[in-house]
Amino acid sequence: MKPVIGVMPLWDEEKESLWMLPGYMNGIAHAGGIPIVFPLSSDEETLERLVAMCDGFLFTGGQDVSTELYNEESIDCVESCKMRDEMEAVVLKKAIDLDKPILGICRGIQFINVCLGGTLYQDLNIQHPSEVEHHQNPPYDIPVHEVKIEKDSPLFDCVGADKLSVNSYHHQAVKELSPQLSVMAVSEDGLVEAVYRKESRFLWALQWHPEFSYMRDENSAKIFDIFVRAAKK
Ligand SMILES: [Mn+2]
Repeated sequence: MKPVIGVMPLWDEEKESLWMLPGYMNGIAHAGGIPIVFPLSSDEETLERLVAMCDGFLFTGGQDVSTELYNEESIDCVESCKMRDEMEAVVLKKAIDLDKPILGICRGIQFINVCLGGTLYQDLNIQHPSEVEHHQNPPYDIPVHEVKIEKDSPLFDCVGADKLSVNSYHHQAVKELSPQLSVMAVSEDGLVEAVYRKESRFLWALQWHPEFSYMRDENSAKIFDIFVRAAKK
């Protein structure tokens, strides 16, 4: 049976609208899963039912994580979304408790790191300047930097390489890593770009965007494949 993957909704502040990038949905469907977009709700009972119904969870990109969640004052350019932070904290906790597979992308890696006790660079230009392009212009399916993959990590087993060329579209990144997470990939300028949680059956999170590149890049497709396969068990 195809696994059902709960996808965290995107929120457009200006239009006060829920929305979704097709790449997240299609990447899951391409890998053999059934994606459904969650409502933006912080109602415990609603979220409990939804988490029980789904076989896996995709934590999508989007707004910055509120700096209060890692006890920092926010600098000017940080734009957060309280509704998503509240909802995703509940979903993440319940999904981890039930040991259901989780994939985080972009904001997803940042949010998961913060929820599990880590911190973030609030803005890379200010707090971690480097020559590496982390905020590319479109098209977003073109790789712009490399990441080095840890040889003893499941990402290495998944792609069978110790380097990957990835796209990059983020202005924040993991600063202090959560003690519950282990590094799977690091950029040339030393940023954590992929992590996993050893205690979980499957909890991976990436700073790059396989949802833009899974059609042209087999390694991006492999990440959706391994996640959906884990959700099938
Ligand atoms: Mn990057």
